[in-house]
Amino acid sequence: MTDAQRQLAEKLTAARKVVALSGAGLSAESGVPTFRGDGGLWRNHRPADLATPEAFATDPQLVWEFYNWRREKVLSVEPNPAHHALTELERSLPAFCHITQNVDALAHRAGGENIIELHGNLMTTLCSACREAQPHAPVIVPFPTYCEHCGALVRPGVVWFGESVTQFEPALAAMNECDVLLVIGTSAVVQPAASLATIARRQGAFAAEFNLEATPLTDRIDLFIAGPAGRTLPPVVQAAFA
Ligand code: BJW
Ligand code: ZN
Repeated sequence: MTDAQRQLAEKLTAARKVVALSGAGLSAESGVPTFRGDGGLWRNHRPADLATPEAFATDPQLVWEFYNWRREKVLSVEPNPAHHALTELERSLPAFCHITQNVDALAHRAGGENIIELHGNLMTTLCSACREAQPHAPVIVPFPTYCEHCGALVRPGVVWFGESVTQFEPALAAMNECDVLLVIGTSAVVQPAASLATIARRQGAFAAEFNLEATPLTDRIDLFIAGPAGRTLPPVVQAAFA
């Protein structure tokens, strides 16, 4: 354990309300590709061609296939020690909220409960016109199907560029109330998720960041813990609640 890990463990032991804000780096050790950086999805695919409402309107089949590939990937992997450490943290604290940008539901599969999926969920679908959720639609089908209500094309239930994130108000409330914020595996370049961390810090929360490298947030947080979260987070949680 480093001094930074020990210091954070003490803060967690004393905390009442803790928030974790996560990104693709949390699932990287499970084998889910990140978006930016080496091997990132946006290295080989242009976001504008795949992750915008305009892309879906232009070529729904291409977008659907990209998401089917992502769904198959996620179904073939397991939560990693960082996901499990967050579940243990949730069970050890009076109040805990995990705000994730990830659409892979691995935190749920690790047993996490109070989770806000800011960018939606890969395994859900909604109507591209009336936005009704499609509870009966099978997700991994080769072609996008048609809405049960209005007949328009069904799309993946994720948040694309230019769209509003889901559950922003409860995420904001959690940031305004927490004593400790953990920022895990996000490049902190996509808004409004990135600005949520600043809100917690401004109201006096102690903020720690887990990442392989510095991000635009690093200068504005209290502790930076370098390394893969699956290795650096579990010992902190264990030390806090052993
Ligand atoms: C590890 C690790 C390990 C690796 N351990 N760490 C200009 C300025 C400001 C804002 C805008 C702008 N132009 C447009 C905007 C708004 C736009 C935006 O922010 N764009 C920026 C890119 C510039 N935002 C939006 O459009 C959002 N909506 C919105 O703002 O609504 C209001 C509005 C309406 C109309 C017009 C404008 C505004 C919606 C954003 C939706 C993002 N969607 C995606 C795709 C989701 C579906 C899908 O999965 O396909 O969400 S994009 C992608 O990025 C995905 C992610 O959730 C998101 C964030 O990425 P994340 O999680 O941070 O991953 P990476 O890969 O970037 O980083 C991984 C990190 O992990 C790295 O730091 C690694 O070092 C680290 N790491 N292994 C620890 N083992
Ligand atoms: Zn519809």
